[in-house]
Amino acid sequence: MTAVKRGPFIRQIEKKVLQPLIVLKSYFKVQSNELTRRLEAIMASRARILFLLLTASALGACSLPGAAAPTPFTFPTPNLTHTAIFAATPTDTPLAPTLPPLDATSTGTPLLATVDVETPVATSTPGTVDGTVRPNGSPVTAAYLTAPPTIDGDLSEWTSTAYQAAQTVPYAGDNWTGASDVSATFYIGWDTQYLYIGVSRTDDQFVQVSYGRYMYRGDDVELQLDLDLDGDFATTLVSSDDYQLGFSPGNFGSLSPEAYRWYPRSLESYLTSVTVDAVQTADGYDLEARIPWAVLGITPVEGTHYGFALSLSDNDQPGVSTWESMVSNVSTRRTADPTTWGTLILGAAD
Ligand SMILES: [Ca+2]
Ligand SMILES: [Ca+2]
Ligand SMILES: [Ca+2]
Ligand SMILES: [Ca+2]
Repeated sequence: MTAVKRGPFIRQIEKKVLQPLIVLKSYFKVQSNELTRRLEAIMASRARILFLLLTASALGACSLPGAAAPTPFTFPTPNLTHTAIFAATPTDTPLAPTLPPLDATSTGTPLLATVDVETPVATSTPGTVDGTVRPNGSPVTAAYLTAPPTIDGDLSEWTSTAYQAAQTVPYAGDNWTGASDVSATFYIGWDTQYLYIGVSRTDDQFVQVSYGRYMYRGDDVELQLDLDLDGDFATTLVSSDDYQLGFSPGNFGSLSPEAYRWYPRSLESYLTSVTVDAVQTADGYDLEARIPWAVLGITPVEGTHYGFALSLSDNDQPGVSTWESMVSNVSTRRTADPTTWGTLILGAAD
């Protein structure tokens, strides 16, 4: 039988556990040495295992040269949906928004919009007062308002020129059946702090189940502004001075009125600094919005010309998030081509 070499640790075990057992055995006058050997063998074996376990544990707690630090397991951060937790690619990269409005009909279920924080825009005065006008439609003049409108959806205080948004735009006319389907009379005004719009919408079927970047899949209002009309007059693709804002009346229930900025893409966000309110009418809704110039990064100067289009998406399928048609104040209007937009002039202050 191979002798077991005992260290101090095992001797301690023997002293504390084995010897009392042997004494106990003697006490009960057990004559067989066989039991003693078995007890010794068991205790020696258990002591070796215990010793090995303790040694492995101590080594594991040390930082060994060249040993990689253990990677802690992190549970997924709870998200809005279980699907998100178990997604194959758990990135938080926002979906690329479908350019609203589309140049073709899109259908789909309501989607959650990203909740980006509104980013402040450094103000400047990129517009020039040189009379540049787009050859699309008639220029619209924003009246200088000495008395700001109350943003409550009641348009009765608007006495400035009324404009029409009732022309279908490229690729958006197939579903349009006329002015009663969707069209609007709108007002626009400004002061040193805000740009204001008042929109009286006619629509044969009010639908809005979407919000945020997907509000265009419902009956929204959209404003496009090219704030540096002369700087890139012939450029046929939107750039950092071209803005697209959306205004939704909500659904006069669980969805509140809100504003969203799709362009510039780097500034896409909800616009919590914009005030929006709307009231439902017998044939549509009336909506007012107050837009701080800071949302556009503009210090306004009277007489400045901007690129401009005011448009309305239409959806007539109750309970469905889809885009069916669009009308605008400019028939040539395309989403991402500022050369197809019209012109806005900041009217003279009194
Ligand atoms: Ca009002
Ligand atoms: Ca309609
Ligand atoms: Ca531009
Ligand atoms: Ca509608």
